[in-house]
Amino acid sequence: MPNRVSMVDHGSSLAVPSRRRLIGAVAVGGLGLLAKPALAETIDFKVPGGAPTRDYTTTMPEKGRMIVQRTRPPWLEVPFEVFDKGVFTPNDQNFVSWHYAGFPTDPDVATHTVKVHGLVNKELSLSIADIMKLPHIEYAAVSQCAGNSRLYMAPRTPGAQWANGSMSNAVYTGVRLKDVLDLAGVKAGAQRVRFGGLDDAPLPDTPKFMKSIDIDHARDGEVMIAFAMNGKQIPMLNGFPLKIVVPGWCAVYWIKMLNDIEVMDQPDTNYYTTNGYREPVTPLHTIKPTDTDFKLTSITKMFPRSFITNLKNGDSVKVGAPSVVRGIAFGGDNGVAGVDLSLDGGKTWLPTQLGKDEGKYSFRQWQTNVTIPTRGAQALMVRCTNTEKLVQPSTPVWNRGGYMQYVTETTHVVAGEPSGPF
Ligand SMILES: Nc1nc2c(c(=O)[nH]1)N[C@H]1C(S)=C(S)[C@@H](COP(=O)(O)O)O[C@H]1N2
Ligand SMILES: [Mo]
Repeated sequence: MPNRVSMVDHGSSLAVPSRRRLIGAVAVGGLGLLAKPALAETIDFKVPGGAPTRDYTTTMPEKGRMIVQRTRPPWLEVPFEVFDKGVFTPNDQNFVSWHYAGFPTDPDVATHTVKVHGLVNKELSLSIADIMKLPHIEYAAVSQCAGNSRLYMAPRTPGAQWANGSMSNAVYTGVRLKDVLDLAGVKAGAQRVRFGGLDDAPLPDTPKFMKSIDIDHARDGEVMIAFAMNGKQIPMLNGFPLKIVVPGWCAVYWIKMLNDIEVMDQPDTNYYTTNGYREPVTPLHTIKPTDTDFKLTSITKMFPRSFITNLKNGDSVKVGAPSVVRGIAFGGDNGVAGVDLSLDGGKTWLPTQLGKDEGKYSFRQWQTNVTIPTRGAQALMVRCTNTEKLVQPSTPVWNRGGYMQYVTETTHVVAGEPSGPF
């Protein structure tokens, strides 16, 4: 099925983003909320080499219950059970990641502008209202930090120690970046389009966080300037009021609090392109920790992944009676063709039933019934194949940045007596 990029007319139901919604959350404690979360409970991810026990918080502005790794700038992870409840991640539980703490907690929508400059016929300074006058498009897309699952890299690598919850799925509504570029008129010779947001680097010598994509990619009609997430304005921590969505590519490109679009006549030599977010050009972008002789390239598209969401490590399942096993999958930069489950350590694979297709960039649910014949420890493995026939590998990805893990996941459960009245 083609990606469901559609024209939408929300009529009056989708208003111009307003700052009012933020007042309740931010006025209560302002930055104080960002600095000191309530430590409601803890979670132990049980990884070798120093298990991080993390706290949950319920006091981040506009956020529900999240796993907090860092408060300022925030790194908030989705509690994994959220992914079992539905294919879309609620806005108040969409993960959060920022490089620098210097972003406004209450951007002013009345005065917010997006500057379009560089190799264009006409420099623009667009208000939110100007942008919203363009035709609207809408599609579901997974945003995933390039470092999702870095916590499980063996050996561990530096960077945010995300478990599997620095990913989320939402329906985004916005305008085509192409239409905005056409308003400005891109001149011949354009190479890259670079995005910047309202956040500033903390020191004069610290590079500003920016990312860029090729001009053809920027004009593909899919890359979006989003003003809504799941039909509501984007939460402040997720980039209110405007966010670039590059569907199929890892979230590092999805610049939040967008206020700057630069059409470049040359390659991007910004720190975050030339030094940061790079992966080895090797099979599975994997090296051995001792390897030194390999090229690096910028991480870009995502790869297929799948997870069991209704069972976690250590759970018990029935023996000799059917159990439901279900979860989510995504294809990376294209759709989910199939999700298979193995009960024998990957020797044989059983197809599962796919849930509703919400578009090729979305999470897709899958489910199956399995009967575990023997008592004791069992390893359930789940593997996604995308529509370009790329399959999750059986060996883990490893590179120094801890980027783009997509190994076939294993959930260790224990099979015992059927529960209930028999
Ligand atoms: N302006 C801005 N945009 C940004 C970032 C940032 O630090 N500043 N971080 C990027 C990275 S690395 C990630 S993983 C995503 C996180 O988006 P989220 O917080 O909405 O989940 O935002 C991306 N966009
Ligand atoms: Mo990220």
